[in-house]
Amino acid sequence: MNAPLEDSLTPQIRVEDDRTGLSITTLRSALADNLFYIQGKFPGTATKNDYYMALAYTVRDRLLQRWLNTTQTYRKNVKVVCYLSAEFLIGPQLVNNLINLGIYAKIRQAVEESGLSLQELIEQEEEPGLGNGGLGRLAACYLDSLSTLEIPAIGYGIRYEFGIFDQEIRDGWQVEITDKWLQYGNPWEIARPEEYVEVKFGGRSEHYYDEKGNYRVRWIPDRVVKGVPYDTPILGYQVNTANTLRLWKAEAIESFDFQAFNIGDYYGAVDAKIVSENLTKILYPNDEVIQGKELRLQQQYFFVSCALQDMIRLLLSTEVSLETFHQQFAVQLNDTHPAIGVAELMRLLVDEHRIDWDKAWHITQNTFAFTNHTLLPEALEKWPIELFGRLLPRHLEIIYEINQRFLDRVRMKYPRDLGKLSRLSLIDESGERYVRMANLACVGSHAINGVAELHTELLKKTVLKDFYEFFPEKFANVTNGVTPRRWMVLSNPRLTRLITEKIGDRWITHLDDLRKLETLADDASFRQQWRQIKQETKGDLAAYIRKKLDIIVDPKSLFDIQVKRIHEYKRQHLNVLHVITFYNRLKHDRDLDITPRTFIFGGKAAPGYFMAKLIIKLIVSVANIVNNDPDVRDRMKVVFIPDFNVTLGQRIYPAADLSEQISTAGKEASGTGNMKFALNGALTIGTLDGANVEIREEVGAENFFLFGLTTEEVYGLKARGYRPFDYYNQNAELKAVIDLISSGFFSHGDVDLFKPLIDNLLYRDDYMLLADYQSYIDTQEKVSQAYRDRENWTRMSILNVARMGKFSSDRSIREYAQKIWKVEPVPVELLQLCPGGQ
Ligand code: OX2
Repeated sequence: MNAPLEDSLTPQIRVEDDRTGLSITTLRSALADNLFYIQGKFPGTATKNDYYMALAYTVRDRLLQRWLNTTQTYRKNVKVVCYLSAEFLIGPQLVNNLINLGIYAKIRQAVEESGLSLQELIEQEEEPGLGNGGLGRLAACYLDSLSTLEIPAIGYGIRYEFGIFDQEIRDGWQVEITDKWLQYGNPWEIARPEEYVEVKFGGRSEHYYDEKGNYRVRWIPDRVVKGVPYDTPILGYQVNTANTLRLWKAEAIESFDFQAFNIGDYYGAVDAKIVSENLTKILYPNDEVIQGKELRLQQQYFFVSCALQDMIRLLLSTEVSLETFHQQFAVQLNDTHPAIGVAELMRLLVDEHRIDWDKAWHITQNTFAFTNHTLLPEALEKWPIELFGRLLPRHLEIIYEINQRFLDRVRMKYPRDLGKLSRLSLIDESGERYVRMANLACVGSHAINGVAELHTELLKKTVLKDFYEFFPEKFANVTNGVTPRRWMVLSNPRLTRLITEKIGDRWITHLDDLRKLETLADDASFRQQWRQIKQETKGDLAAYIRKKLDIIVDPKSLFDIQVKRIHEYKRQHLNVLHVITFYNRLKHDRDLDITPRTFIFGGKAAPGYFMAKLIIKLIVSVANIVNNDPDVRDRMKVVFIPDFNVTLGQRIYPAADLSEQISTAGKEASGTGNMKFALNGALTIGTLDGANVEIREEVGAENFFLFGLTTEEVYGLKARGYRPFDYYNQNAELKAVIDLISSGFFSHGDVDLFKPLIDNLLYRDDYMLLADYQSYIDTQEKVSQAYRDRENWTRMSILNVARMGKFSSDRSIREYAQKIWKVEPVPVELLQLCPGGQ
């Protein structure tokens, strides 16, 4: 890949030493040094991975000055944003750091002059798969923007030893392979074992009077685990700011229990270590469905307690009073996963630091803010009281106390409204008793936000209605965004160069500048260049597909792509219904003048989600039939690209002509893939769901392929009694498609294989595929027609990109900073340069 941009964009450090200099000679010798001194290899025996590691250290050395100076700057009484998230899907680091440092071309030269290929080394990097999908990737985009905007920030999360599984497809089925991302070491992190904290679990609480006769509570745990921080620098684009992502690993307090060892219990001695370390072994691979496993609650409490203790320590090290905690830190809860932080901060302040309850509550409420990411009922976290009390006995008491005080206020406002009281309560008492984490987050935060306009409105009307009525002032919307550095500059260097040639490079940090492209939409030679780039990028993806899957696809066909987690509400199977409709039309009329298409899918299914796995099986089965049918050859292909992750996303989004955003209206909170596609010039076929609504508003209805029921229509149809079977019966083309699946045509005659899926559609269809089918098919036909007019399609593509400025994560972060966190940028000066510096 050629450098997306010219080098030397970052203000350079004034004093360089041999270790961090940027001349080609210095870079080459640094690479050789790191290979020898860190990897312990001669060039003759070094593997590609050794070279990758040596290169990564070479780059890391060049960002350490910025990182350490950033940390120094923040010790001086500035307000710091702490983003608490169980997931950070940061993706590969090497290229991102090269781009943000502005040294891509130099490094490439140095690497090539050393006889190596930069592209090959880049491909060595294992991406840290520390997230499931949109929620984790959003956290990563936000860290990038926080640094680029020079806002002091720390990301706090978990250093999972095994991230999201690698997906393989065998015989059409998803197979999960353990993700061993750490097996060859991680050059981007630095362990800080000296900054460990202790986290307690279990036991009981003890109520007592202290030496001054004050009533106090202490927690006598039955287990203590050590949290060790691992820090990764998150460098901003063209700035000195490098914020920290601090991920916690669980370890045993004593890595060896000598008492047990001495009495001959070797296994017992190692046991404690194993049990403790299990805590951060694995990421739960569910997106939007809670599993309610005890280990998950342990993970949540573990990292949140580590984070809050870390903040308190930071604060106390500056000799500032703990009572100013909320003025020093703005803590964002990324969904309810870290919501236990509300009770933990109260415990730390009241029990451990002896601040009185009311003051502690004031601090707590003013510290936390809560982002909700979903309306799906199965994603609302709640923990059985029994489990909760066994693991966190003191927190349960604190939650009861918070609840009692809160419900007293509710009673005052709504006397005798028992329904309200039971819905607002932090405890669900409708059957088995549960702690409701969303309620805890709402009560304990000063701000609550949804992630797209429609989503926030629906939150206010549905799942958080009672909270909205009680605390309307807490609610705000912050529409999601994505970072243009990774999702344009890094992943689409060709388009980056073209745009920068025409309008300069300011758009990279001020995405609204893309508007300047609007007038160029009427310039035929610009359109030609635009088309050419899309063509080349599609060629790259076609080559990848051929190499990995041995499927030949035509880069001239329309690339119709749906990549995201597999979920019934996202309706990959609606896309399949179109694929089969398209196929049937071709089969029935061999001379049909159809716009050739390549249907591309990708995404992981939660390992325990049978229906999602069956959808993958269906896609692959349909692909096998279609791709081998000579009647339709050259006019359609179907591809399921395995193991969709950040790295693959970087290849796929830029190569799309059409972006599939087809969730049932009212189900997708925002979506961020929709933004990545449109930013790279794909046109969207989509429902009025999540951020699609705002994307359509921005790019213009005439540049967006809208179909399907609105949220209100979905609710209305459900309320009237939805009968999917009627749609099947009354639509001959739909019936033919469903009957073809049922007949065993795609499953070697096995009529049972897809029965669960088909029966679900015919008799339940919770996500209303059949109701939206005709509208979807008609709109797909419009897409095909539109693609024939290549000039106009290109014009629409350019206009899409030109009008996507709103969806930069920089804009989202500015909104959080102003509306919620009340923080300002703090530029970092490189004052202390060492070693070898002044
Ligand atoms: C996802 C939402 O499904 C998606 O719509 C949104 O764009 C993303 O979060 C970032 O806000 N788990 N994943 C999500 O929500 C939950 C819960």
